[in-house]
Amino acid sequence: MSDIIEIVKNRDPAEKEFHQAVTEVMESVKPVLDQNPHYRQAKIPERLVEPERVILFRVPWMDDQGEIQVNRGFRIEMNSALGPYKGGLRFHPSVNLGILKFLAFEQVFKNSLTTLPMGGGKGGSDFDPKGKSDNEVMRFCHSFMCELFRHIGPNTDVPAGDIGVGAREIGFLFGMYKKLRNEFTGVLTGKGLNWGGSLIRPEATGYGSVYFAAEMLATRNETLEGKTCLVSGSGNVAQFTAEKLIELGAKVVTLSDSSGCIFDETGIDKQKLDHVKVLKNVRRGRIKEYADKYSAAIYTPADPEADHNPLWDHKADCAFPSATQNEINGKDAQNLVNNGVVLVCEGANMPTTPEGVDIFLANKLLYGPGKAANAGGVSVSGLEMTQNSMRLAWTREEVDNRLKMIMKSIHQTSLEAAEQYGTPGNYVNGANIAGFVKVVDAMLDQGLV
Ligand code: NDP
Ligand code: 2IT
Repeated sequence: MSDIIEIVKNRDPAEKEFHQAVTEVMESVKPVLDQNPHYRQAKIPERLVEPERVILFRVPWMDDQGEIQVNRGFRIEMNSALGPYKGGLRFHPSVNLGILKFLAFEQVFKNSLTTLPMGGGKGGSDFDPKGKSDNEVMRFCHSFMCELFRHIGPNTDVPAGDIGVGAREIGFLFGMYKKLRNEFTGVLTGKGLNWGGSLIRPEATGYGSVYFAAEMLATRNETLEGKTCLVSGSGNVAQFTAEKLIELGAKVVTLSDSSGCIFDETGIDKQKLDHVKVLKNVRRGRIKEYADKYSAAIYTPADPEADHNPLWDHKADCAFPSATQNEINGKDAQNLVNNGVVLVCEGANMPTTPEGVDIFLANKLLYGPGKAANAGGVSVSGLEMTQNSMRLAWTREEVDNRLKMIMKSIHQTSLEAAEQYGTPGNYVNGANIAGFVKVVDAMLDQGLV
């Protein structure tokens, strides 16, 4: 596979996260390519790594002081073999083409695994919503949609949330789309519950990740009850991961944000988590305030120079990285293993470096990679699209049951593919192979387009 990885590196040398994602997938699918020479003849690897379309645009907006600000907007339309492009929007100062291409590439295989008819895409901006007023966020979102609207649509490309894009941003984006197109359609998912959103969509990524973890544990006749769990992040995915873990009788002892992490040995219970939700979603404060309120908690500020993250250095059974890419390096992975962790379930996209992944696999951990473990979010987005098309809304129970079934099926499919290609129990290979085969067979059916 070194040929395709070299092509990608030479063509776009700066896109290191994209190289990382491509390398992992291509290494996993090598046995599939070896057994199916027609994939290589059809230049499937070369076609997969090149987005079908990349849109890059200027986003001018005015801040509360009357100053003009200019950000960069992106949408990567990566692959539409299985359905309309589908994937989130990320608003974060770190956003660049390489990060969005890695996310869009992962999304293609993730969406394939869900069994729903969705292609893969991703987008966003280097805009930083932190510290901005609601009015500034609205003006930014409106300006962003003034360009994006001509490229998306319910049968073309359906964006959703990701880091920095939640219910508030989806509302502003939808409002401008509707005004420009004069159409009320399911063009975005994660909409408000009273105007076309699906029940369980806010919870879906976190709940789905915990359902996936429960499936992995069940292969060893174990459950989450009584397990001590490390969760990173304190946004959408982290909050609902913690919520489901608490509900299932696990003990959650950590949370974090980009400023630092908290460790609460007494456990973050439902009441404390409700406090975190208000702190993060309403007041948009910092996780440090948790330790100010609950004296049992210890706060450790983030240290960008440190060679490891203290959040991953506690005695525990399970870890749920739910913040961002490459948040677990080789040293962190070794700390987790040394501290007795037997399961790592990725709510975030690509949160573990390749060195970390090798350590998890070498130590035979139950390791659920993001494209399988966090697919619950986009799955319920797919269910939101279905409900919008039918112009009806399912109950909470109906959506949650479908989510559980989808996570169970992703787990089973990944396990079977891993077994079939000679690496039993390796969910990385299993998820990559199962996601890949479905997409590339659809590409071949549709000819050279
Ligand atoms: P949110 O914006 O709601 O929360 C992100 C959390 O991660 C915040 O606590 C944030 O801290 C922290 N964080 C973000 N960037 C960094 C960074 N560079 N270093 C340290 N901490 C950071 O986003 P989500 O919860 O939606 O997303 C979290 C992860 O889950 C991402 O990897 C995303 O791609 C993935 N994901 C999300 C899905 C969804 O449905 N929302 C679906 C599947 C995957 P701070 O507040 O300080 O920025
Ligand atoms: O990474 C992801 O899967 C998401 N951010 C959710 C995408 C979606 O379309 O719901």
